[in-house]
Amino acid sequence: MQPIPPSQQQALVERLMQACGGSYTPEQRRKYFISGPQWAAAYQGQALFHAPTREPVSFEEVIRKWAEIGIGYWSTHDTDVIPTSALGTDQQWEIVARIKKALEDNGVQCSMVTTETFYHPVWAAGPAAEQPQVREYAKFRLENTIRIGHELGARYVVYWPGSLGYQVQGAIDEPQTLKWYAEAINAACEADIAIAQQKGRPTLKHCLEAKPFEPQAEILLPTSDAMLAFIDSGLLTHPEMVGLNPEYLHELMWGAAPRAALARALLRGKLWHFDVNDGYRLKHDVDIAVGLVNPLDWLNVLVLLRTYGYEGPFNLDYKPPRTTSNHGVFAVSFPSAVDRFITLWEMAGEVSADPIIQEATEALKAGGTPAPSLDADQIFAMNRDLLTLHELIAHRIFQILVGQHRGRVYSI
Ligand code: GLO
Ligand code: MG
Ligand code: MG
Repeated sequence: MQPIPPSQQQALVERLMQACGGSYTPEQRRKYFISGPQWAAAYQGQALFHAPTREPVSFEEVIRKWAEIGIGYWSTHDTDVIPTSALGTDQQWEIVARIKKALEDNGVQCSMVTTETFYHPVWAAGPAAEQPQVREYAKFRLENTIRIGHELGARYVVYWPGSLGYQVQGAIDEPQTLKWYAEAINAACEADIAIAQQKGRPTLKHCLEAKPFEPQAEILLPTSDAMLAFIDSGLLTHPEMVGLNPEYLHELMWGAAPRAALARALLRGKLWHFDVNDGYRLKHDVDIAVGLVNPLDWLNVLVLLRTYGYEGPFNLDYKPPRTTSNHGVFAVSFPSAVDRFITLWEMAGEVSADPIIQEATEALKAGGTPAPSLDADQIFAMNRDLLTLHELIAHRIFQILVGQHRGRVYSI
């Protein structure tokens, strides 16, 4: 093949995207509660060992692109859109008014707001540092985000505590730090109750997000289970207002089964918001787009969420890779992530409705003929061949994943 001049590369990408077999329409995509974070679209590819590979992108552009693609909801950190120095000032409200207009003009809704408590140097010792004024500032930031959220019509607020942990041993009083962190969440809930009342709106759903490592070496609330324990610790004045925003990869990172972590949150009635992405076990937070690493696991996760009636947002908290251009972020990365998600979601419905899986599941639950007595060997013998159905179900799910149930046949 001849070298491709830069002026022809975007057209090539677009043509090959078409050749992939088209896509869902924006109208179809909008039927799902999918939210696109400002920070994901605007991520420039930078990291500790990485210079940026993309140009900055404004919120106006992201919101316009969400509308074009068919992503119905937008989410943001406070400082994705407002400079830290402008937080709480008139300039903030001017920016918020511009955001509102961009959302209205494009028919996109703000689903979630979140506070950046990890990037600025003020958070070097975390959002619940020993210094009283850092904690006072953290409360101001959380309360301010609630105000912005109500103004933009959001229903969710998310807290990823970021640097709540330590690098060096022994410098932090863990119980005290957790108490201080709870004070900030309590202040946010109190502020929410007051603002919601003033505005005649329901209070927001406050969702805690855990991550096992990064950006500290040791994290005080590293998993969704740790967050559940924190909610039930007695430290929160409004535990009923606080739930979870698990992130798929954050659970995988520590070696967990994301599906099991989600199941525990579901049982506790706290699965309120979900960050959707992909990656690898026991590696750093690579934030790959949904379905590119673990499509089979994702399919099973979505079967669980469909079965148990999860109704919250699916927030595309991934990072388009550094190799994707600014054009590629909106021409390939987000539309393809949305379409893989929808495909997996619909396939999850096919798994639940599949007659083979249904019959196998019912047979497993019916069990074998009861043994004459509660004798372990006899009970095992009565069920022996039924248990093969576990592997048969797994095979059937694989077939659904690769489309064999719809006509892909064994042929070479
Ligand atoms: C980082 C987190 C981050 C949070 C965001 C929302 O690893 O996933 O993106 O989701 O700050 O609070
Ligand atoms: Mg996240
Ligand atoms: Mg992440």
